[in-house]
Amino acid sequence: VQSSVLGFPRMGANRELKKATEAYWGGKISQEELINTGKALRAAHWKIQKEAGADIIASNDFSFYDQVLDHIQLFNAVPERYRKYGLDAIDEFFAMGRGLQKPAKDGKPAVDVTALEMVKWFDSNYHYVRPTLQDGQTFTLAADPKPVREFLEAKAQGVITRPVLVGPVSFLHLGKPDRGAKVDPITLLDSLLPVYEELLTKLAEAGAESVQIDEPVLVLDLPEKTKKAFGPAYEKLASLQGKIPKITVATYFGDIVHNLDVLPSLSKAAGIHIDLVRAPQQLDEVISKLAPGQVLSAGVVDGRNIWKTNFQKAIEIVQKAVQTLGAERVIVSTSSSLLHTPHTLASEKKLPEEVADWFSFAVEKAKEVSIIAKAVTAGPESVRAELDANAASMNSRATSKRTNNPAVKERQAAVTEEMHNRKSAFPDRIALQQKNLNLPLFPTTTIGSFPQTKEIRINRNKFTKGEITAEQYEEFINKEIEMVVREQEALDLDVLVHGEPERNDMVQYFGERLDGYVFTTHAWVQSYGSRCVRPPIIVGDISRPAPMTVKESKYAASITKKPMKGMLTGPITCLRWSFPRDDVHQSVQAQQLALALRDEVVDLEAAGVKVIQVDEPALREGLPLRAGTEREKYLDWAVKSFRLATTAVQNDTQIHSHFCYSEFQDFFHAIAALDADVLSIENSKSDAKLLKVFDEKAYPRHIGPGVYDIHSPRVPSEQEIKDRIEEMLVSLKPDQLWINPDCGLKTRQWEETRAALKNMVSAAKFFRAKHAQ
Ligand code: THG
Ligand code: ZN
Repeated sequence: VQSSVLGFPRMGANRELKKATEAYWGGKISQEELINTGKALRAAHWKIQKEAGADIIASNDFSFYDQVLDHIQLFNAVPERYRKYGLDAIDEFFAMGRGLQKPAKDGKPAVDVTALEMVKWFDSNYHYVRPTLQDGQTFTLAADPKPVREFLEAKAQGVITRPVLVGPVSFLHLGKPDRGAKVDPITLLDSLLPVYEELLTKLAEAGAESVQIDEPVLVLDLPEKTKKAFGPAYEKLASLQGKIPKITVATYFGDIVHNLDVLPSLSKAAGIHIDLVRAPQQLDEVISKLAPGQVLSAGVVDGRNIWKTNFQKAIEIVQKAVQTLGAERVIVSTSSSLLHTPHTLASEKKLPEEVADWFSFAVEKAKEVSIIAKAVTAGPESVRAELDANAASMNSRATSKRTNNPAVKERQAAVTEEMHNRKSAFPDRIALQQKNLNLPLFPTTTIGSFPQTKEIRINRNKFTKGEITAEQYEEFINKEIEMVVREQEALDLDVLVHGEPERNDMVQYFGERLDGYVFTTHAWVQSYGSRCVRPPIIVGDISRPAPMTVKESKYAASITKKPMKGMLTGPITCLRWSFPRDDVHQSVQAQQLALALRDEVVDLEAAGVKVIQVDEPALREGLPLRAGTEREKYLDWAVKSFRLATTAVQNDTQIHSHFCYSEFQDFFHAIAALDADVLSIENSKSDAKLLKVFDEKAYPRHIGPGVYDIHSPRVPSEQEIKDRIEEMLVSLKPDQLWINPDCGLKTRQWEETRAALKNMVSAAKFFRAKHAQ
């Protein structure tokens, strides 16, 4: 039995890649320095995996931004609006990833181009760059293809790697027609396949014996035409057997049982990889459908979470596969790429010792696959010490006081149905809220955060390092809050916020303040491009030892006569952007978070904060990938947790919620069921279709579709905003419409923020006057 790793995180132990790319963008290091940083990271990561004992190690898992974006360039599928500038390959690459604005210089024309669309990678917190395809799109192989280059680079270091490619069907299925184009991406398969042929031939010539071709779309519900595409795609590649490396088709993040009729098309592939962490139940069925001699790559080490693998359970699964297939036909693997896990546990010096023993990050997981493989191949005695230590660790976690808090369980047992309901229905509530808040028609507000300036980051760092005292830090934060309040008063906004200067991240901040969580110092995970998040870890039953946000919100409310909005992150978003427990169902963890937040909401209300926003941007990404009963079950407990968190308040307290990443069409009923008094939603594409849903379903409550896009530094004109509002009034009633930006303002600069909000308030006042008569 061999062991394999499907991909390794690329940021580096100290986020070297983030630092280098950002330095390159800022003109602080040269292209050569950036490229050398990439090279050094790849070399280090191959070495780590080799020393860990992994038999099969990936190459081409590295990227300077995103692996799907790499393929857009590899296939010369770069839209003309980027290509026309004749940029260096790496600059063209970054231009697609993040847009580029550059004045004319040295005879070169000015560049002004926005980024390609970025979308969530399945149900993870990683974002990929979406292939954008044209009518009559052609594909050719880029010169000096990256997968070949990186294979040879590893070979020169003495590591024979298995290059990883995004498969042709997944590449097309995950793509979309460019603006104005009508092409159905999957129809481009015939023109794309010759490029794979050429690339695979070159890889074989370079010495690659096998390749990993990722077809994760096999875990989704696929349209018939996409399923059918696997036939021609893989039969074509099979006809090249002998001239190209052996192919392992990799799937992850779900089961492929509903798509098993595709397997015969893959019968010439040397191996099939399945995710047995997420979907262990698929093992028997997939085994029974394998072609003679085909290898099963068993993903038993979790690529999406940080828990140590339970060796005993993993070994049982692998042995079961070996019994039917034989040892030569089974590979022990990570469930997915380790991209979604932090680099190494060795960097964490501040974790409680007991807890650190429960975790395994990427470096440690590379060791795990090799130990499991050895246990199966050479027998448990060959790795006795490792197995014993693992069993002890499993036992310690299962019995720890940290994991089990009886008080939390008691409280959960006492949750009743009524605890999920507001005291009265919306019409009664809104009347009382209006009496209290006295807001004008078209009330204006913001989503919560204001620019996170360099000064804020510096002071937070100083405080974390103990260079300033808690009193000094609090004084600094209060000054920031006061400044933000005065700015909003000057802009004449109606419902103010405190600006969140004290928060590092909307989830990490709460994780650091709740019992049952631990947090790390180095455990960064790539979110998109150079941006990373440091998800806190849920290790046990969650409870709130003390108020988390009351001090700042109360202070902010005390220095203004205008209504102040308190800001919280909802239970589902806290859960999804943390590393959750894998020993209790996520609905249980969501309910615990909800109870903690319920107390916070009540405390805010008691402190005089009568408008409270509970954000749930991750509600939609938690939706199971496939349609069906699982989705409704999820939505049921997700909605309940939001309601449990928000419904303990009096009728005259106004509950807001915020959603990014729209597409409400398919889960509108859940949004409506939240029973939030006011919703603010991202609507940056000014999507009339989105708003129509609210009209058609006669959405009864208040709603603020974003009137401008905060993801760009561009300042929208007053007229543009008026036009947007006019469009909204086609679907929404004047007395239910709020005026706000798209999302939080933390990534923006003050200058553009002020200018944009000024135009926004003027536009709101225009409609207020117009509708007053
Ligand atoms: N928090 C968390 N997850 C998220 C978001 C978030 N997932 C979706 C979306 N928002 C992703 N967007 C971002 C935006 C900015 C950053 C990360 C993810 C970011 N990170 C800093 C960086 O990499 O420089 C972190 C630096 C720091 O905290 O010191 O800016 O908002 N959990
Ligand atoms: Zn948002």
